[in-house]
Amino acid sequence: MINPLPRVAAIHDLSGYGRCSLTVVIPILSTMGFEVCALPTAILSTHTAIKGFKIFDLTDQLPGFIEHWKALNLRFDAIYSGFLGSARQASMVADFIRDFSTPETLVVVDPVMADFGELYASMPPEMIGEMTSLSRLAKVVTPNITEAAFMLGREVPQSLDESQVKDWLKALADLGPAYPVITSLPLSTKKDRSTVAAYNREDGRFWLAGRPQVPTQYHGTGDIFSSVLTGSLLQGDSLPIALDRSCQFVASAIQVTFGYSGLDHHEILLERALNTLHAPVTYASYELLA
Ligand code: PXL
Repeated sequence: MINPLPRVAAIHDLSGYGRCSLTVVIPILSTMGFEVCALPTAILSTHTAIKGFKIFDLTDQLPGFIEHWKALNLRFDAIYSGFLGSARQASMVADFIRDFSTPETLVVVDPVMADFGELYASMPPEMIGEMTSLSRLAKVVTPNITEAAFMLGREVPQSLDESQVKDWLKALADLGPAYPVITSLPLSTKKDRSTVAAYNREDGRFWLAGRPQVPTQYHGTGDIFSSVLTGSLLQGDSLPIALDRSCQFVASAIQVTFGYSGLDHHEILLERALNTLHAPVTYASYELLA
């Protein structure tokens, strides 16, 4: 039978306030026409960048939830993981991928752990090794530059030239993923742009995409980027078009928010941008990295 609604298993935390993880994954993938089955890794009052956050780790509950899904014989077109509640969850998610995926399943691991050179507040150092092992099972990985450096055991760079970017992407592909993507790239030739780069190991091509920098930072933009990328690849877009749509959507969400005064940087006004996910790609700005 044709699947009337492709289905995504979304393995992320639920943060009540401060747009990130499931509160962006679900609206984005639903708007793009997918059924999202959420497997929450933790429940938080807010994301971990807001002082005083409370976290309820669901590590001990995950096996029971997964067993129930197995008993129901659920099938997924994509498995997409992000923030984990503990380092122990990485092997549970790896088992989930082994048990629920087929060669056709799109497996996306966003190794959410760190940004700006530092681990997030709730992250134990052993998360780096565990998340790196989990990433080996993915087709697509979407670390930011800090996470990529931690995964590869390299210094977090201030600046990279194009040949260094290719070397970083190849090193990530050597871990396992056929489509490594690096976000928040400090590319020396594009200092005024917010840039992402990707490698398609299957055809040996490297891609760059991006948009002009907006002079602000919002939380959760990495989750927004990876969610649109997952949806776009699942809709059948090529890797560079999927990169471009994701950059375009992040830029629109930032721009609709940035125009207001008096908002805090934890809340991106996602609903004001969601309808643009239906817009066709009219102007793609991706470049081949030769
Ligand atoms: O956006 C990544 C993210 C996801 N979930 C939680 C976070 C963060 C980043 O800070 O704290 C709970």
